[in-house]
Formats: sequence, structure tokens, C-alpha cells
Amino acid sequence: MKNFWLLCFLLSTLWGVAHDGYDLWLRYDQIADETRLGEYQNAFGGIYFNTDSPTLKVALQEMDRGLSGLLAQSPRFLDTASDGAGLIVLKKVLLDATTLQQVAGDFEGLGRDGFVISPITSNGRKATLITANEDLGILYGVFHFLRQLQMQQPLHALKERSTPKTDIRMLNHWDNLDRTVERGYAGFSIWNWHTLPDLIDQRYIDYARANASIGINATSPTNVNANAEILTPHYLEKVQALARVFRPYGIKVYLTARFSAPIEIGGLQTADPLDTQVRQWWKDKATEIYSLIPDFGGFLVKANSEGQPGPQNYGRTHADGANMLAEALAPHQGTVIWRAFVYSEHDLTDRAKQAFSEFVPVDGQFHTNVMLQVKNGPIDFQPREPFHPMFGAMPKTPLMMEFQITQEYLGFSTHLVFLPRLFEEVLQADTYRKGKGSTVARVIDGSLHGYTRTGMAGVANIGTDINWTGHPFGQANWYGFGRLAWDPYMSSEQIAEEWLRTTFSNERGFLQPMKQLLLGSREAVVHYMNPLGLHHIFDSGHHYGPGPWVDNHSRPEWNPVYYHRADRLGVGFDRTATGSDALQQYAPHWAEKWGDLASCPEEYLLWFHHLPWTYVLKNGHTLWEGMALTYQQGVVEVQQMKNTWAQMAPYVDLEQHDRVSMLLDIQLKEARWWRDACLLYFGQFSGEPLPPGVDAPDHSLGYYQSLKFPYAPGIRPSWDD
Ligand code: GCV
Repeated sequence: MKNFWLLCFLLSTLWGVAHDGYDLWLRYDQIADETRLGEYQNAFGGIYFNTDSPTLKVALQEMDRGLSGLLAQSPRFLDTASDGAGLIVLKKVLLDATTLQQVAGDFEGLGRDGFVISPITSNGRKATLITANEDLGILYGVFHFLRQLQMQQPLHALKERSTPKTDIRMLNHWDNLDRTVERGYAGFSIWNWHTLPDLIDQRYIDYARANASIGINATSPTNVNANAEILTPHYLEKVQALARVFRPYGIKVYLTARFSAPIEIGGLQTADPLDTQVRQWWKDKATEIYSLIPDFGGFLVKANSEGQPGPQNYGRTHADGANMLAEALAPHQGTVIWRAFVYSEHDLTDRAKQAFSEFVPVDGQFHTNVMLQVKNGPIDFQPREPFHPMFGAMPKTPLMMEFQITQEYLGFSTHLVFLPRLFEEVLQADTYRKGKGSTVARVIDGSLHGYTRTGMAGVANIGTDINWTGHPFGQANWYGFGRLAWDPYMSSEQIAEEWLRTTFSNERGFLQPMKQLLLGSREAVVHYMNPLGLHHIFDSGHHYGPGPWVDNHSRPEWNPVYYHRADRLGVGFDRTATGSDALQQYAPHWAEKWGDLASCPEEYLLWFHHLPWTYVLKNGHTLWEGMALTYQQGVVEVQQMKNTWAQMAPYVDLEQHDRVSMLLDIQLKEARWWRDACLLYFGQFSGEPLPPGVDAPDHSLGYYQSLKFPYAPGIRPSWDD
């Protein structure tokens, strides 16, 4: 057996198909199914492709690259459609009347970025048409077409009409200028500011390609805990060089704007948003940026949050701050994306309530080019949170979704967790703000409140690691984020299927078990980290591993004990009327359902309720037993993931297979660590033994409490919570 794998490895090396993951989901390996290959070769031998712009040129390059790999033959690009083209790639304005007639209906509501792929008859022969209103639509259409080929779809299925449901589909990098990445677990920042603007790393181009392939059209390259230097001429020149690379791929650059920049780099005495000099400074800064980057997107701002400066330093409101920047950007059609992730040490109310309390009362006070970016849940990217109550509660202010793709609270880049499942759960959640069917997806796509601006942001998990994301399966989360930003109604199952097929294999023996593995992986991490609605019990600062005992930080809400409130009597955060009453921030449907123990889903139990250890769960177990058994279940699920992966060796590059196996070993070790540490800690309060079926811990509680990780990745120096 060993020799067999060795042979496979040698052959794969000889044939040059060893993959290090750099190609992401854009691996264009020759189609394995010979019948399909033959069909495609016949159909797409000759291509007519108009290329009169930089975007169309990169689209053509992609088509060339894709077909050369997939069909193992260089495509023949023809001078006219009538030369016998089987594939025609043309913008709407260039379609002849006969062709246009065949697809005319598809253009209705197609918009700027949408595309159509359709079988047509051209010059008496069957052909496939890729068309769009604009160049960028063509690029998106080409990527989609190639994806269908990668997935070996039958010719008759090569048909699609797709238009994105959000306008801004954006990555937020939390990258610092020194190339460290806050909450980054895949190496250093890919932005080499030192060698920019003169050295254009191939990574920048490949980054743009990868993003365009999934419809991402915006990026903010620097940390929201911002450094004002990025707005100086020295750095703007570097940003300009990046924007130049991204432009053909339809990606706009945004910059994180430090609110105190007028003082730090502008020489002013204040950053008060109502001060005329400050206002002028931002106007001049915007003009300067647009003179370098005419399609600049705008500013992304974290203000008065976790020590960042903001308008409240001057007794002004978030609206005052955002509107000042909005005025500076408005003449250039720029957008202010103002983050709603705020909580304050001076506010003693439940942290989960604070953003809603600050922003909902000022709904309608923001300028039209301001959007609020809201995290998916009210605390902070936990393995499971109920949706953020702001969704649906601000009909007059466009809200953007902020997901975290990097796995700050999900095992960094050593744990395999398929996040589209989490994203889908949030997007499908019904806010009930305008009756049944008022889903978060409908808030985000603007249809619920008639927003004229829409968007979704994801905190990137990208770094200098050769495979971009550290864990090879981290790529699935970047991929899935892009697909959901394009279409928030897409199912995580479809995303899993697409990603597995394009990244690894189309074989049934691989797809079925691996789809199950991906789709179950999110629930597994909830089970072994935060079962039954527990949250924020991570060790402080780095958030690596369990730390439910931490209670020594100056700010109460930076201590895990604040969130679980365990004592001899019980555990959980009472957010009902007898507690913080955070439930009142939700529509009555949820306030009632989640407030009543009989109808509160057990996955949110300890999020909303403080309950005695003897509370009886639906399955008849006590709360303590249920907690212990769920931790155990999480461990078992990771073991099952390992078993499944072990069977996948025949379908996956040997090096990748080995790497993922080792990562799953770490994940299993850490799942046990979570189970043992948390159960030892909570067991002190419950006073009960572990129920049958739960493995005894390997070490004492003191041992787990003594573990320190001062050099865990992604940590911000002097960061505390
Ligand atoms: C960029 C959490 C993270 C911080 C992050 C913050 C935010 O608190 O731990 O690293 O800061 O969220 O989203 O602004």
C-alpha cells in the first residue's frame, strides 16, 4: 500500500500536477471525463472574442488560460463570429440583430455587472454566447463559464443569467503597514509597502484575478485600527499602484481613515468633525486621493471603538463624524463605510446592546453616501450568535454585512470550519421586522427597505502563505464569502459542491463524503467550543484556545466570566426582562420566542438565559450533562472528519492530503483541549461528575489555566481583551 502511494506521488510529480494550493479554485487541470472533454473540444475549438479594453483583455487571457488547461489544447481565436465560432464573447452593443433577438429578454435588469451565458444559433451553427452590458460583466461571465467547465457540466447546462444582488462586495484586510496582520493566521500581509509602487508582485495580480472570479469588486487593504500614514502622499502613491493593478479586474480600493488623521498628519490641533479647518482638510484629502485614483471607493472607518479616536472625543455623534467624511467624498461619488462595531467601557449595559442603542436612534441622520457596516452578530464573530438586532431596525440607513472570514474565534487557520454554513444561517435568519420573510439577506440586498446602496464585507483570511489562507480549506471560506456577496441566497451546499469540484475533484467518491464533512464542520466547532449558546469564553488577547476562567482584565466585557456568569447556581447570560433585556432589541416575534424557555432553541439557551445546572433539556439530560455531552460530541465529530479525510487520499494531491491530515490532528487535539478545560472549569460550579460517554480529561484544570501563548499569531501588541 505504501508503495502504491509512493508511486502516485512520483507520477504526480512527473506529470507536474502537484499542487501547493496557490492556484486556489482556479486550477484548470485537464477535464478527466473523456466524453465531456471531447464535447467541449468540439464545441469550443473556435472562439470569437472582442477585446477592446483592459478588462476584456484580462477576460480573454483567462479564457485562454482556462481552456488551454481544461481542454488540453490552445483555443483558436477567430476574427469574426462567422468564421465558425462555437463560443462567442461579445458585449450587448456589439451583438448583431439575429443574435440579440435570441437573448434580448435576458438583458432586462441585468445591470452593470450581470452576464448572460446562452446557447444560440450563429451563422447556422450551434454556439455558446457570453454577453453582458459592460466589460466587467463579460469578465464575470468568463469566470462563470470556466467554472462550469471545471465542474464538467453538460453542454446543455451551460446556460446562466446572473446579476449580483449587492453593489459593494468587499474584502477588509486588517493588515498593518509593517506587514503584520491583526487576526491574520496565514503569514504576513501580502502588501509589500516597502517595495511598492515600483515592484508589482505577481500576487497582486493573482489576488485580483481570484477576487474577480467570485465577484468581489472592492478591497480595503489596511487595518480598521488605522494608521494615518496610509493617507500621506508617500503611501498614496503605493495605493495608486495597487489600484492600477486591480482596475481591469473591476476592484475598487477603499482606505481605512483614522479619525485623528488631521492632527497626526495634517498638523491641525483638533479632529472635531464640526471644525471648519478639519472639514476642509478632509475635502482636500479626498481631492488629492481622487487625483491619483479616480475610481477610489471611499473610506472605511472604525471610530470610538476599542480605543480608536472618533467624533465622540469631541462630544459629537457618529452621524456628525460620518457626514463630515461623506461631504468630502460626495463630489467624487465616494462612499463612507462607517462600522457599527462599538462598545464602551463607560457604558455598563450589556455589550450586546450597545451598537443598537447608539445607532438605531440616529436612523435617517446619515448622508446618502454613508453606509453602516454591521457585524453578523451583536458580540464579535463567535462560532454562533443570533443575528445582529440592527438588521431590519434601520430602514433609512443602508446597512452592510460584515462577516469575518479569518478564523479569530474559530481555531485560527488550523481548524477546518466551512464558514458559508455560518454565513448562510445569518443571511437566512428572519428579522420579522416587516412581517415574516424579512430576512437578513433582504436587508443586505436592499429589497426589504429599498436601500439604494448595498454591500457585504468580509475580513480577509489571506496572507503570504503559499496557499494564501494557511489551511487549504480556508480557501473555501474566501470563495464562499465572494459567492454569497454576489448572491446572499445561495446555499452553502452549492458553494461546498462548487469549491470541492474546482479545487480538488469531480469524483463522486470524493464529493459526497467531503460535502458532508464541510457542511458538518461548523456545527462541530460550535459543539467543542461554545455549545448551547455559550460565547466569548476564549483566552484573552489572542483568542486562541479556551479561557472561561479569565477575570482579571480592567474592562468587565473583556473577561470571559462576564459572558457565562457561571456559579454554583447556574450558568448563562440573562438577556430577558429579568436581565439585560437585550431581547427587546429584536422584533416581538423573537423577543417572545427566545425569551420563553419552552420555545428558545437550545443553541441559544445560554446566550439569552441564566439557568440552573439542573435545568432539564429537551432530551431529558440536565444542563450540565447536556453541556458535557455536547463538548464530547464535538470531539467525536472531529474524529469523524479525520476518518473521512483519511479515505480521500486517492483523490487529492499527496502533499495537500498530508497537510490537511496533520491539521486535523491539531484540530482533534485542540477540540479535546476545549472539552477538557471547559468541563473541568464549569464542573467546579455544577458540582456534578462527567456523565457516562464523556472522556476523562488528560490534565488538571490548573494545567489548562497555566498555558500561555504570548506569541500566538494575529495578536495586536498591547491588546488586552
Ligand atoms: C480590528 C475584535 C478583534 C479586534 C478587531 C475588532 C474590530 O475585537 O479582536 O482585533 O480589531 O474586533 O472588529 O474592530
